[in-house]
Amino acid sequence: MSDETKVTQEYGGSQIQVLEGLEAVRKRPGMYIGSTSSSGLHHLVYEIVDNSIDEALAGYCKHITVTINPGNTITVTDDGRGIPVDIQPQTGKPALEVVFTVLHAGGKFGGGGYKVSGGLHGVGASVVNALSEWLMVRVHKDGNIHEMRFSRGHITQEMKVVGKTDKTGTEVTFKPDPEMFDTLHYEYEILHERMREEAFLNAGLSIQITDDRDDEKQITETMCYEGGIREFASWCNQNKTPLHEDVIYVSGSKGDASAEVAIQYNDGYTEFMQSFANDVRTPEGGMHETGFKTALTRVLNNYGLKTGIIKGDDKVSGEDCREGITAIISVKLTDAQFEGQTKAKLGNAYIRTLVDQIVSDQLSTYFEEHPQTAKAILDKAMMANRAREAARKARESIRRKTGLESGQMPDKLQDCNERNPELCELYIVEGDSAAGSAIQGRDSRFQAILAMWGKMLNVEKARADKIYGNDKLYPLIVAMGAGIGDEFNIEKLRYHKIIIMSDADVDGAHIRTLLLTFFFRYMRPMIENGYVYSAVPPLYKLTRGKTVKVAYSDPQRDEISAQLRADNPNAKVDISRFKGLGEMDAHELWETTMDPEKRTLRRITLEDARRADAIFTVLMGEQVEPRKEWIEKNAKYAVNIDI
Ligand code: TSJ
Repeated sequence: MSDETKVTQEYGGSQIQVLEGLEAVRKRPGMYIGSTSSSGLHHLVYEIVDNSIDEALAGYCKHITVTINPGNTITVTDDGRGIPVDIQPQTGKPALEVVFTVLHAGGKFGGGGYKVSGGLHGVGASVVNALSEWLMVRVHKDGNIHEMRFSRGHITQEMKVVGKTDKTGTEVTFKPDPEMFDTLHYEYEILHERMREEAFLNAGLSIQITDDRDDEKQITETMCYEGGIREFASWCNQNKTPLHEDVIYVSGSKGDASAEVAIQYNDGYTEFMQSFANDVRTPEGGMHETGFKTALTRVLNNYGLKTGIIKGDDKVSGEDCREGITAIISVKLTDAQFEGQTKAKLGNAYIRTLVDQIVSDQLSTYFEEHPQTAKAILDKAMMANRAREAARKARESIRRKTGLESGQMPDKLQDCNERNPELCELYIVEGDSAAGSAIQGRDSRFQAILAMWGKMLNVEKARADKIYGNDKLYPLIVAMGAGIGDEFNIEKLRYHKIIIMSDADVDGAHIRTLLLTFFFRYMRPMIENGYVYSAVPPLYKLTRGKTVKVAYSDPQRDEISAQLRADNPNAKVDISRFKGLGEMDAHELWETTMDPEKRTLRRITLEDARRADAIFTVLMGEQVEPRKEWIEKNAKYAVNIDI
């Protein structure tokens, strides 16, 4: 309280606004970086790197480095022009200071559209500064090294020259504030994956990432792709068999906006489309995806009719045209509108027109010039069309055989009494004994249990008609009641919470991967709507006399244990590890994992499911070598395949 009064007295008007701005970030960090969990922590790095990428897009920067230092601090450097250090006439302060202390409206989470430098990204340096225990910036420019330091957004060292240099560029090091984040631990793989994406999306830009922490494996990797998103598409297909060697690439621009698309089909049945706007993933699609899909369908049908491959009314649908496709769509625009609940959907309508035009013109030309590729793709789309028809027939025949059209539910389902899907929960439980406890322990008014066991069908090689006929998946499909694939109808879904309950071990991770892959491929809207969860069972049981507590993590175990000891220093505290769900009795399972008042559920994001799908492809796909590699690389960490 007294701190605030002091501030108002000591600083001039503009400085008060500055501090209020950064204070707002500290009050509601989630508004600016999405969350204060691990995802928000990693977001800080992206906010800083985005500035270097803007410098690269402006044509002045070729090389970016990202380093995780000991103590989980982060250093980002680039070889651009260096942030301007001259005094701004409006503020009377160095531009560098303004970059780090003035909250620029807009960005991905704040709404609005203010842009500072003509760059395409959120200018988040001040947000990162506000959320850092300390931050240091060094600018190499005009022969001097300029340095400035901050703590929680406040200046601790004014800008000063600390040495001479013959280079130009910017270097920022920061330590995320423990008061602001739930975790301070950086995951190398998460940063690596994102930086690789940035390298693919910005052809020719070199990004080096290094893990310099003592307690992690020291590693450094440099990523630079001259082929840009062409290489991205073939990289996505690395463990698959491509239908054509060349990656198809189209691009164009209009005014400030540009768009590019890379396409390579494989012999599988999954649609794998990744779209980006200003290098930000748009998992929910938007105008760029719509433009692409419409144009692709039109071009393929026109080509088919013109060449006589498609006869009469036998048109292929959009879904048919995308079976086995790997497509990367990347657009850049200065006024990106991110829409939808998670701001993951691009709303600018003119982008649809731009992408549609580029794809229509250039893909038609490509097909004229590469008739073999065109025919292979069209044949595949026509096969997809026939398979869809076969799937419909298979489903009907199975319905007749099993009499399930009458709304009869499978034996493996213990349904709940409630009929309103919004209130209903379906627990998918692996194994007999866990399912037994779940059935006994549940609240049968609104909790249904579906028992699953044994190996599921290898979804990787199966098409919709086989999926319907599979005895492991069929009960699941019927229990959910909403169909699969292009016939999936979320309105008919019988439960709005689908909870995967599996053990916290390798087998549990395996079954989770299988289910998520299946949902991702055949019931994706269910994930997009946030209906899929993973139950979080406890890891430890702590007993002191008659007091029993459970812990869901090692730190929590230690905390509870210390508490129990402190309450009664003389009594012995017994700690045992839960080996699996099957080991808990019905009451324990209810108390720890199923009671809505006490349980923890983790919502599965589209990103989680996409990752499961990628792991699954490697584990179950036809290519043996990547599978061996993956297992060798992950054998030690197998327990961490937690998705
Ligand atoms: F986020 C940040 F500000 F902390 C940051 C910015 C962090 C890092 C690692 C790099 C950068 C950054 C900013 N790299 N390059 C630039 N470039 C400029 O700010 C810049 C330089 C020159 C001119 C000019 O018009 O001369 C304009 C700008 C915006």
